[in-house]
Amino acid sequence: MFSKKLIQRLNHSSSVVVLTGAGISAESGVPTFRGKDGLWENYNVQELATPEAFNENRETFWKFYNWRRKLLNDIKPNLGHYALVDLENFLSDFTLITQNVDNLHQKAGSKNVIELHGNITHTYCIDCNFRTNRDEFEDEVDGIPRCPECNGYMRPDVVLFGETLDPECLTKAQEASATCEVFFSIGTSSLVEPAASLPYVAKGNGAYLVEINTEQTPLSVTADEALLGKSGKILPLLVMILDRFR
Ligand code: BJW
Ligand code: ZN
Repeated sequence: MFSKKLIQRLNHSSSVVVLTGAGISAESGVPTFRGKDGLWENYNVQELATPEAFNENRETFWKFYNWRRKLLNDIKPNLGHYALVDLENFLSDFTLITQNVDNLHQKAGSKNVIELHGNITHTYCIDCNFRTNRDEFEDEVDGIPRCPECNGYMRPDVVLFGETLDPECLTKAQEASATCEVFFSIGTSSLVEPAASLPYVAKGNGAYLVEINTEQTPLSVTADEALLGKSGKILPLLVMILDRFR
């Protein structure tokens, strides 16, 4: 399944970057955004993760995010998340860039994590920017949490379509991608910018590009290796082989 070249590269590389998307959490039971699972109460999940959805129907928007946040309380990281923790421990310079807001990489024990699209447990006030954890709210009457400082509307601290990413996170992610020797793109449809450009930045600077996905994506043709299958199966195998050849 893995080429000799990949194993050799990983054994001799000083810097590795991994970019993850919703697919890595799918085996934990977290729904992905696109495809047949990307639906919630007849809403298209892609359409709910927008500033328009927040502005036009705050109650539904919060209901959707509360549902996802509560779902995560009972959800555990899977073998794919844990294999990335092992990979981080093998390598001297390892950066995990995630588009996921589910906190599962940190729950598994990953340390150097860049959260490109925020974190679903964090919230901020749209008026005064006050920040806090969602769990710190009492259950609100109209389903929309209010700011304890100014009574403005709170919203989840996640990056919605058309919003800019935290510049510090994005710069770190771009720098790590531009200087790594091996880049993995795992469980992402490779459609959403600017995350989707990171593998190309890496490859353009000479990195060996590996994709792990259950399906082909627009990135597959550019990848040096496109491994078709579940990340929860492929990643533990990769770690086992690396361990044997160390
Ligand atoms: C498995 C598996 C298993 C399943 N194992 N694999 C340039 C060109 C065109 C448009 C733009 C552009 N630059 C910016 C844009 C606009 C927009 C964009 O990219 N649009 C495109 C869709 C056309 N980007 C933005 O708006 C971004 N902002 C920005 O760039 O600001 C500046 C700017 C704005 C406007 C114009 C120009 C510049 C912000 C993007 C924010 C994305 N936010 C969301 C919601 C986050 C909060 C939340 O979670 O609710 O992020 S949308 C959603 O998509 C979420 C995800 O992180 C993101 C990516 O999805 P992901 O992770 O890839 O999931 P899926 O479901 O798509 O794929 C899962 C994959 O897993 C599939 O491939 C499966 O096969 C696979 N899989 N099981 C392995 N077991
Ligand atoms: Zn406020």
